[in-house]
Amino acid sequence: MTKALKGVRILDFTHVQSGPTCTQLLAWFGADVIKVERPGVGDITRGQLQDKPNVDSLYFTMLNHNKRSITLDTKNPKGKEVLTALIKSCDVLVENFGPGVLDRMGFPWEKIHALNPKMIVASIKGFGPGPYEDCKVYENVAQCTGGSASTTGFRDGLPLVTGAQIGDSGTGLHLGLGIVAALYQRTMTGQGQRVTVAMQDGVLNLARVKLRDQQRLAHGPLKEYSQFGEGIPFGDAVPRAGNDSGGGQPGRILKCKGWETDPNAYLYFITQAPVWEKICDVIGEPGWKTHPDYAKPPARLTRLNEIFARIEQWTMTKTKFEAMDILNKDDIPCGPILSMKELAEDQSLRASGTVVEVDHPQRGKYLSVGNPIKLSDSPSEVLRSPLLGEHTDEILRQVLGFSDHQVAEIHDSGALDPPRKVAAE
Ligand code: CAO
Repeated sequence: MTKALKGVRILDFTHVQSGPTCTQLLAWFGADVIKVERPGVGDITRGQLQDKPNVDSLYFTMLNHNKRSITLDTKNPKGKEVLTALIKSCDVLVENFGPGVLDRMGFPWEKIHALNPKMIVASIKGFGPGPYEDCKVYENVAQCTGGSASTTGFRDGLPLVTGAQIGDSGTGLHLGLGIVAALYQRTMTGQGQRVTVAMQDGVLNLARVKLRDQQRLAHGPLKEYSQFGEGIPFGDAVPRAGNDSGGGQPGRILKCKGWETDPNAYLYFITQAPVWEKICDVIGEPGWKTHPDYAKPPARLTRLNEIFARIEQWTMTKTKFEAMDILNKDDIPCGPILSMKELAEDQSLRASGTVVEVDHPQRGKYLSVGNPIKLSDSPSEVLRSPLLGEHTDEILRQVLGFSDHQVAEIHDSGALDPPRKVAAE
């Protein structure tokens, strides 16, 4: 079976997390992704958070599947020649360098566009044009500046960052979509273009329901927030809402059997209006179906703490999985809080290819997250990440068509690291 992006060649200048998540997705869709790394150093994550000495970290391996690696010093004159040849041979250049790095390397957009008018240049930066455009940015900075942290956590506590990497991986996803849109437009115009996503913008996009609430606040209190039922006045900015549901259907995280010892023995429970009567029956409060204080959603809004406390009395008699089974039979929306351990062991995620086991010549077998986007005619196979410079010579010869003599000359120039020997697989 062919792949959706077969024939698309990506010049991958990404590092750390945001950019690599984007190019990994493109590789899973079949693009040939050539990752350019600094000789002897490589992507800094190869050596970060290492669980085994001198072995590429899980941080690196889990973000760089299905890619090829070439080491190249782009500040070396010969290295610049190789980079020029790569620009002419690739369809998309993806980078998430600090602001101005590509220009300082001697490859501003104008030059790249002149070398290869069809090339799409895709960039992630921390901020868009404005006062912070020259700032370097990491995940949590983006969460804080994009509206996520100010709206995450409990009202009387600190702003919180989330475990989901919405600043890095979220922005990578946005960039990937921009790249395929630009590739599609290119089929009609024949021209490349610039695609840029600022991490602040990506996070704000994911937090757009909170900007919705900011504007609703001008017209009265946010009645679905617990603080409304608690009689606590709202300020002039959207408050942190704990585990309140972000939508129009009130929800909370409730304790389940075993919560005293298991930090994840909890269930998210949503009191969706259409199934309210079934909820009343399940928790043993049939009288609430007709009682004027509980029967209709507006009446319930000021009593959410009492209602969820009653539902929790019921959920505490069940494990999160028992509760899920019972509630699902009645179409009551709910979900157990699943730990990473439970997700790693989940057989249905293994069967769907969302959690995959990958073999690596240095570290052996490890688990990773496969492609969460399933295309029926372009299945994704997860292949191990490349060793540093593993494909340097292969790319010089096969992609750029350099002769043995030319390859030797480039090696002599110091622009490359000798490719490491690949351990037997
Ligand atoms: N050969 C020679 N030099 C190379 C090279 C290569 N193959 N690859 C990179 N370099 C050089 C660059 O030219 C740059 O040099 P100058 O500063 O002298 O121009 C240098 O490496 C550093 O690049 P950088 O600024 O991108 O890297 P950093 O470690 O200082 O900063 C980060 C990292 C992530 C903060 C910054 O890249 C950034 O803000 N990126 C944009 C936002 C982003 O994606 N953040 C998310 C990162 S994931 O959490």
